[in-house]
Amino acid sequence: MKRFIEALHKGYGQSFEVDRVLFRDKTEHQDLIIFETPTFGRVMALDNIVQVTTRDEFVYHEMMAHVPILARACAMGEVADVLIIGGGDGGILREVLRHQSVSRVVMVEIDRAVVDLAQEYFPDISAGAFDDARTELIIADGVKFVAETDRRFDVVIVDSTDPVGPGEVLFRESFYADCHRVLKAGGVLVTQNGVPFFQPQEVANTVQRMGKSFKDVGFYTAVVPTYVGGLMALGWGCDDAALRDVSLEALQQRFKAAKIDTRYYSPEMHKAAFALPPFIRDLMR
Ligand code: AG3
Repeated sequence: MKRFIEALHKGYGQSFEVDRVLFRDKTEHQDLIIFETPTFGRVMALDNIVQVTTRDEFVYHEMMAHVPILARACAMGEVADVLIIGGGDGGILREVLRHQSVSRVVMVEIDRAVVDLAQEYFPDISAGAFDDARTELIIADGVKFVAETDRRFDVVIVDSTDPVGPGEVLFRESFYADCHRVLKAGGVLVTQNGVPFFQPQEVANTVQRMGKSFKDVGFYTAVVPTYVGGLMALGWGCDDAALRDVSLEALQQRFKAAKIDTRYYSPEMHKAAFALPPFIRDLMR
């Protein structure tokens, strides 16, 4: 294979020059490919949609982990219990574990092959996170887990694929309601909601569906080069609107105390990420 062409958006897409295909097979749940590129390093795609690259993974993983954890910490004190749904590559797990206050992270990933292959081919993404004593990895259906567990969490992070194929169930009203159920009072749910420029319906749907169980629903953004199309929308559900608007000073203080090195996240980026352009705001109505 000389080039990999992503199959996600209609009539437009990115392609990568491929140096070498390292792995390609069907897992129990999806088609998985790992290849080496000159521009983005190693790339993993599921069902021909790019999930992670060694070069730009830090953007998404830092923003999905630090924004909810630090917001909650500012408003209600330290974050101890975190639930990750999906996220088999371990990137979010790695960032969550950087917080000393976190005493337990439950990660529920449906596809064991993603976890195994990511550890083999992308060891720096999880960077030992699966061996951390605070990590509890459960290979199971996240939808079922949130419907049944009696554990409660400060933060729930849904690191899913797009709402096509196996990931679709993670965008339903009933799933958001169960996420709400497993959160402690004032807990935060964050989700990946695609690139509004190409996937506008996802923003509209999420506001509707999350709004059924959360008092405050919104989005923040990050620019991830290989999630092409400009700003990516990260969904936010919480019952306390104050968490979406913590002060820069409070964030700076918390972030400094956490002593975490980042390359995209900063308290300033955190604040700025909640500013939405009118074309996204309009989709929320
Ligand atoms: N999960 C999010 C992939 C989203 C891709 N979607 C898109 N380009 N619209 C990635 C897993 C990283 N841990």
